[in-house]
Amino acid sequence: MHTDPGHHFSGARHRLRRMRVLKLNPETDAVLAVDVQRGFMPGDAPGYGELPAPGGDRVAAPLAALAGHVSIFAASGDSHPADHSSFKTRGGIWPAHCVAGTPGARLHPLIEQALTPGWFFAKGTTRDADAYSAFAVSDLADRLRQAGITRLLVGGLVTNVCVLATAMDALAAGFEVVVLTDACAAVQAAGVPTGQEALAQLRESGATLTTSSALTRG
Ligand code: VGL
Ligand code: ZN
Repeated sequence: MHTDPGHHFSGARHRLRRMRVLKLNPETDAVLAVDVQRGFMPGDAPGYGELPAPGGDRVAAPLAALAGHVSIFAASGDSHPADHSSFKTRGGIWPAHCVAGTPGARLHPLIEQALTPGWFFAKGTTRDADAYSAFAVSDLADRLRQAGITRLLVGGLVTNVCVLATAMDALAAGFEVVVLTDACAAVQAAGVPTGQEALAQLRESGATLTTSSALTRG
């Protein structure tokens, strides 16, 4: 008979980790708001609706509510050239979105307010290169380390593309990663995992999944 005690044990560990109440540490925790940009919001306000994530407009408030609990509130944003290689017009899989200097590239107003000056990271700026991860194209990891940050509270848009890539890179760079499930929203697209698959991958890779309200409660 085949038994797999190692697998059983790691399952129990996962459950324990999920139940542990996380205590925020403003010295060593930073918020990373991934691509909470108007182009990813549903609706028809200026810039909205370019590549809409259902529920995308609900992620900004829970992220912004964490700003008072950490010393660094960092944000990334797509800042694509108008002919970026990820756009359908160039054979990519996405409608045009978040073109540099247009309303769609602006952050959600609540994230603009919460942002620590100097902690905005533009990505996807190169015409022929995809840049889903906020860590791929910047000195983000070094900047965070130099600021004494060891744990990242990650949310934003979209769960199954840039949040996934960013959080996986954060884990690979040695940060503890907490994914805020109430502060993420996914899109459906061929060739990318679903939002649930992305969250499962992140949990299996060592991220902790929780909600922003669980972190600030009590
Ligand atoms: C994203 C698709 C294309 C994201 C960016 O921010 O998740 N998704 N570009
Ligand atoms: Zn993009």
